[in-house]
Amino acid sequence: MKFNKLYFPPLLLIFIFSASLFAQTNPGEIAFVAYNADGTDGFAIVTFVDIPNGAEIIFNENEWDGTVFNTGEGVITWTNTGGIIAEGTVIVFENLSGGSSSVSHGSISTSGSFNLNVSGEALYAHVGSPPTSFLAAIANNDFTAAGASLTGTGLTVGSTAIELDAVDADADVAVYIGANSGLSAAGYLALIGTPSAATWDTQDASGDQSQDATFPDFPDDVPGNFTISSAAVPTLSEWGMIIMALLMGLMAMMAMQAQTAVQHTGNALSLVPAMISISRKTFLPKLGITYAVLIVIFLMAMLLFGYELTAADPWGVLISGGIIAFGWTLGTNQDMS
Ligand SMILES: [Ca+2]
Ligand SMILES: [Ca+2]
Ligand SMILES: [Ca+2]
Ligand SMILES: [Ca+2]
Repeated sequence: MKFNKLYFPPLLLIFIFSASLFAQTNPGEIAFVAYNADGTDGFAIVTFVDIPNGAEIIFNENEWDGTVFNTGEGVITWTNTGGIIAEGTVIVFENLSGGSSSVSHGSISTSGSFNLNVSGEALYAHVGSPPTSFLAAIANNDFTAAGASLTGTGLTVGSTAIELDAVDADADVAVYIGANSGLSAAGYLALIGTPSAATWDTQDASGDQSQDATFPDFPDDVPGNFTISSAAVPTLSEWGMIIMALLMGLMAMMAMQAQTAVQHTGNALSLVPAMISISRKTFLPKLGITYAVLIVIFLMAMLLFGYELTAADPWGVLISGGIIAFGWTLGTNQDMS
């Protein structure tokens, strides 16, 4: 039975890819980077993941009490109606209380009366109604002042939840002014979630400061798209794990063949001539097929799931493809059986 030996490494690769591609929806996958309760109201978010077409996020200004949302305020349902929205993209929601709401990507529908308050307001982003998962939250004071709670949301002040009272209790207009390049998602979440004079700028007075030509204005001063440092370490360690698993599979296969050689000839060294007899004629076609299969897997991952190639991927494919093809050739070598 050669099947297990031959197809285990490619199946392992497919499994690892599938596991990373079907990531769950989790806190911190988006973050609020602008809040405007003046004028016609709006806010902006940055996404730290690629958002697939059809994805839906709910923005809720009702108060979460730890179990349910109360009622009386507005709920916006946002749907990505275009292609994949790349990680780092800032999405701006405008005119939310003005009767002609709009959004820079996708489409929105509003239920209830959406009107962000200039004091004691909290805004939640969640998936599902009732929520199955919370993604982010912002309070223009703190959540207690908003009569709201983070209990049961999985959100944490200082990363996935923002309390603007650290710079301005009851801010009317607020924008994130910290770095938007050079950091990982976790690095940005820590900056965004910890408002200070270096990370958030606000205005707070009677009347409308959202378009008064004094920083910050909304949407004029919403930060641009973020550049998220590639998660080079996890990707590299992933490839390291894949290659290590393949090498271990190869060693196991060689040990099994050595055992077979001992059974047949009484001498494990008889394996050596058999291995030497692996010819280019049998190896190269298998190498070509292996690379073709790996490239198809990557193309499918990119086209179907929006996977983005990393710098480590070509090297990972090159090395693991060689190991797989060698193992395949070894496993089907006629001299071995
Ligand atoms: Ca308002
Ligand atoms: Ca509210
Ligand atoms: Ca104001
Ligand atoms: Ca302003």
